[in-house]
Amino acid sequence: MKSIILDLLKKSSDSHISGEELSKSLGVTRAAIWKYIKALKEEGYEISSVSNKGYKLISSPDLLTYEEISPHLKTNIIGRNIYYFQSIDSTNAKAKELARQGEKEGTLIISESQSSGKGRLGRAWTSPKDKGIWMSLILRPDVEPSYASKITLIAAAAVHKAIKEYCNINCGIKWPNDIIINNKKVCGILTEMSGELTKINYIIMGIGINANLNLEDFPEEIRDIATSIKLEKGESIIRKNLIAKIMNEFEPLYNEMINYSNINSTIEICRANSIFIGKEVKLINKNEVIIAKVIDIDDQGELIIEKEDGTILPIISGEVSMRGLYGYI
Ligand code: BTX
Repeated sequence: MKSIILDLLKKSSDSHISGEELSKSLGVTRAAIWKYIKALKEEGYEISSVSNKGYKLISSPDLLTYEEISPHLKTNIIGRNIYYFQSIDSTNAKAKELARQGEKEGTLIISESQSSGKGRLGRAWTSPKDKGIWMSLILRPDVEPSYASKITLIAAAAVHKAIKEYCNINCGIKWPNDIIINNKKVCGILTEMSGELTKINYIIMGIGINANLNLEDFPEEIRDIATSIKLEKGESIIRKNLIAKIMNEFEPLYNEMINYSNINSTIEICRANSIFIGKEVKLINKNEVIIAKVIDIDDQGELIIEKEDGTILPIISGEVSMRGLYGYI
């Protein structure tokens, strides 16, 4: 009922709707309408109430609910079902639980905070309340399991494009799963898969974006390596708009993989915005440390490196670091 009232208020944002009109069309008492309006105000909606005129929506808060995000979505499936939590252990863990129960493709799990946000290899992801974008998408692509690693690149390309265009800020892609601004991490992506040898059951694509965090929101030990959009831009962004933009950018790139078995558009974005291409990097691969120059990202999304002895190798996954980035000197 509350979301129907909100929808009606949004539709008539130029004029007041009377309590009587609302109560008649929804078949509830005026006192009930007043209670729902009060609840909406408590959630942060600014609603003017003028006697003899009724209610009018003045402004909406930056809530990450379906009601707030969906008006900005242009997708068919991605982000068309949203679970929104105030706090949770990890949106990836919740997404896995829901996927195991059969939740559909495109479902997005968002939380205002995470108590055990996860990075790769069991690392922790700092996720303070109300300021970031901590979300996970359930995907069920009908492709071979080897495609799972490409999903990380598709997400990186979508987030990069969204931050650049919506926030009007320059950023780079640190292959395969980070977005960087001024040599600091603003976003990390964690892709997890459940599948068999030849079939994917589901993929969970977790995205953490430091949207409106201030310096003191980061633990001291990561202040030199992490940044937020707000810190770089000098002003807060509207998170719901950025989430919708990411979904809108992700769906066509994802469909290209599903329908045409290639990720050409993703690779184009990753190549053009890679912070690695042409640079010397340090690679940790199965306990081996390699110093090499990055030459390219190939059509499969692999990082092509040239070792000091001239050998050229494709890298599918691994930890890559670069001089001057995150304190690696
Ligand atoms: P990663 O392993 O590449 O990066 C983790 C490392 O990044 C940490 O060890 C720490 O040094 C640093 N770090 C921790 N928190 C932050 C932060 N907020 N900003 C910048 N640097 C940080 C990257 O893993 C993948 C992270 C995915 C996070 C999302 S949030 C929604 C979803 N749910 C969940 O539990 N994880 C994903």
